[in-house]
Amino acid sequence: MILNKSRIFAVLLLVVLVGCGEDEPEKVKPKEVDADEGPMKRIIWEADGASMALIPAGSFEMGDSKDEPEAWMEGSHPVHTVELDAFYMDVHEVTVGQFRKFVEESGYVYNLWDDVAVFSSTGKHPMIWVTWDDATAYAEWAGKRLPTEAEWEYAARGGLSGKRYPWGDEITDDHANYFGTGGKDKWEYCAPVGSLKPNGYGLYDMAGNVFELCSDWYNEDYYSNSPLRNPQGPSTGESHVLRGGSCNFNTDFLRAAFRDYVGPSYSSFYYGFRCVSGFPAAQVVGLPLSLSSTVLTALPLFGYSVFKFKYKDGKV
Ligand SMILES: [Ca+2]
Ligand SMILES: [Ca+2]
Repeated sequence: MILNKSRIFAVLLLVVLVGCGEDEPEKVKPKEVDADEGPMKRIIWEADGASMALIPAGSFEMGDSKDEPEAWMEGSHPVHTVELDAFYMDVHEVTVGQFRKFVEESGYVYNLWDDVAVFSSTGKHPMIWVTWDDATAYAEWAGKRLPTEAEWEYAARGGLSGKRYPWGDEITDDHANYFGTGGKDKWEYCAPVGSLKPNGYGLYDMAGNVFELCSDWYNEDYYSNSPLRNPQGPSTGESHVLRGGSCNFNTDFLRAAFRDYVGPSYSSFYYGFRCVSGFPAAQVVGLPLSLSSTVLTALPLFGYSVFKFKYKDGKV
């Protein structure tokens, strides 16, 4: 194994050296690399510094398997099987600090900072008062995208099956930031991201704090004709999907299956977003930029897991 790692280390060195050049990233030989240890489960995304968790490919039962009685759960039926490719998801809701960096670096026009500060008072709080277009612009700047609704629910369930919330069937003030305060929930409005416990995939605030925008158009009947694999939502619509509940809603709206929606030009204090990236990830922090367009699977140096690169345009 030591010999094997040495060989891979040599390959990695070659890759780094090649990556420093202008035009020779093709010389990278991913096949030389030991991939036995699997992909890295956590990465840091270079553009916005976000920690992202690998959500494994798989299938799940999407929708309200509890048959909750309320009329506003009707859009969560019928329960249907969905298969998804693997993807990376932001561990946290996008923060005020990250969105401010986006605005400063891109020149994107945004002028609701005073409103943001009322409910999200620090750079560590979730970004709010964003339209779907604002959120999408951020995602594009970062080289990521908004999650589909199916990806969001799959990730929120944290590997559990048929549970009401990301950690199980019950919820208390110690689990999430929702309406009012009590237990570990000290916040009337937004909490700094990651203030409470993560779910099984290491994702924070998938229930509560702020609702999160998805890429899909919303249609109450969509589950009746959703495709099996990687559903993208209706081709058009009037509103986009919101998921997860928020600091001003009670626990019924924090259910993993609950679907809410909002018009594309609307913004408010109770919703924000997080981003996803396809797998393998397009970039990893701390390496020469030229490598971000290079396919590379490298060995775990100094005990780190395997990590992978991919052309930004999706070529392998
Ligand atoms: Ca609260
Ligand atoms: Ca949330």
